[in-house]
Amino acid sequence: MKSGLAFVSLLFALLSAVLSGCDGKNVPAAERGKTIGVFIPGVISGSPVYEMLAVGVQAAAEDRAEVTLIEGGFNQAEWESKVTAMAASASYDLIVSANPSLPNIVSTVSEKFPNQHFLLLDGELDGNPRVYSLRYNQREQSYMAGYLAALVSGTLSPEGGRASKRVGLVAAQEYPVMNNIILPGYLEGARAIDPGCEVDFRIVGNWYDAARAEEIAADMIRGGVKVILTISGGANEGVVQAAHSAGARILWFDNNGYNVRPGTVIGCAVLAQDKAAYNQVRRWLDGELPFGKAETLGVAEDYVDFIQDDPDYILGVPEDIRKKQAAMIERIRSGELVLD
Ligand code: RBF
Repeated sequence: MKSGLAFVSLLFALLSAVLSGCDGKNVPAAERGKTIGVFIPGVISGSPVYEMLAVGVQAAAEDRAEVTLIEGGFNQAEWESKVTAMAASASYDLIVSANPSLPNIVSTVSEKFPNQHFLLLDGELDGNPRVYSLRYNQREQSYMAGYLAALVSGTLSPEGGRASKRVGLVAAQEYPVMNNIILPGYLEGARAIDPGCEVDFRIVGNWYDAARAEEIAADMIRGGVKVILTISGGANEGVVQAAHSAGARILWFDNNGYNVRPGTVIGCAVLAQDKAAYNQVRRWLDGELPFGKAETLGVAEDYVDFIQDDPDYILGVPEDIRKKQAAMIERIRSGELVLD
């Protein structure tokens, strides 16, 4: 009798699983079968922005949509044809990507495939009825990094010599957001502490060559730079290694990187791309993503932040500096300090 009942309940469970789409969860039929293609402009491994993108989309899709991740690789000349192929396949109800160079590519692809919907993060494309885009206030993000860089450089060069007036930025490549927002924001933050501050700005040339990045960073440190902001994807590793070897400090960008090298990474200016991907994919699944719109979100909206509660920050940065940094962040959050 017992086993008969168990069988009946098993059959019932199987049947309801089949009826509800084999996952046993109560998801309306109208939401079944949705497909999302994620185009990674590069590779996921080593790039915080892409790791967050993949995690956020997958978490949001859960059992409501099928997600395919496609890595575009480091040859940027191939990205447009790869996105075109994704749209041409008509396999994805939504194509998601994140990169400041995607708006141009998507504008072109969208002309050829006007029914394809896109969700773009970390980029701006306004007014295309099939595209929603969201970018982060990276002037705030880089300002917070520059502010701490100047504060910490001062303590590492107590004599107040030339070294304390130069902070480092190692970027993988030059691009408009880097040159027009991130670099000036970093300099602006540093100059808020010391108006005489300069940025030693160097380019790796790609997003993966850690050996080259290490040489560049080591040269920078030999020249007297004590604190380096690294925005180089997989090549970040080399910058961190150079700083670790020479007793310099690293500012990390985009996600929490304190544990990359505790004691060397002393600050993380982050953006919540995982949360953005999650929330916007959820909006789409719920039929509420406002295509045609472009949004910019920053500190006040909790999409840009500086991680202050990590034990490695508390251990690595003296309290008086942390207090100054906290006060500056509060001024941004409250709207007293406006960095549009
Ligand atoms: N960031 C990465 O972390 N990894 C990459 O591979 C990468 N590739 C990029 C390629 C292009 C053409 C551009 C414009 C940006 C790229 N970024 C990459 C930078 C990323 O979009 C963002 O600006 C930085 O991560 C700072 O938030």
